[in-house]
Amino acid sequence: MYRLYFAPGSAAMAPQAVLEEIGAAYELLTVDVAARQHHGDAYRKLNPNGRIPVLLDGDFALFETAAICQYLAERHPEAGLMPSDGRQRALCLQWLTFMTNTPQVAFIDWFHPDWKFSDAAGQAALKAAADAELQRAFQVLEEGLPGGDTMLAGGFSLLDIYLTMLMRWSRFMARPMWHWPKLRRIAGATYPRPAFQRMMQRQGIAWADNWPG
Ligand SMILES: N[C@@H](CCC(=O)N[C@@H](CS)C(=O)NCC(=O)O)C(=O)O
Repeated sequence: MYRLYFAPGSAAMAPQAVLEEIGAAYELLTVDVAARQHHGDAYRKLNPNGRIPVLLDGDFALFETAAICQYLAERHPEAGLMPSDGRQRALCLQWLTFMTNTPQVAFIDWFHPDWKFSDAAGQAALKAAADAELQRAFQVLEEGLPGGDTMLAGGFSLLDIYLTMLMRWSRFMARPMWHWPKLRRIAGATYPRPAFQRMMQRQGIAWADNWPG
């Protein structure tokens, strides 16, 4: 049985939705963020970055959300969450890498400018820069995607889950991610999926009050 360290609404959303799509048995392990459990020695042995999530597969511990999603998809090819070869696989890795190293990183600065700057002016400047970087990244996705309900022309994949997680995080922005029509269509097709719904239910989170539908 898999075990996934999570906090509600965190980057654990994507791996958990992948687990739900696969239909794998898994246990959720709540990280007590208020108590800074993820910065304690025991958790840092699993993820020296002190970040959520971590996946446990027996005695094997894996951190980094994108790597966890890929690991699970490849361990369960029958779920069809990742193309197995050729250019579709290459494109899947391109977009997975892009989402984790560009918008996901900018989201951290957007939500937590206080981690880098103690003064209000520094925080405001970082948040504005992160907002601009997020909008640039959304535009790159919008222009690079083929259109349709999924990020890959070949159909549903772990990418759609990842993008939909990012979209939920964007709900507090002045211009949330759903202002980009192709991205909105993908998330609109992904968040109602039973697996995504079960993930949200088990995390105790809702979709987005301001989602335009
Ligand atoms: N690159 C990491 C980033 C993970 C990350 O930043 N997770 C956030 C939650 S979404 C976290 O652990 N934050 C620590 C905190 O809130 O103290 C990944 O994709 O796993």
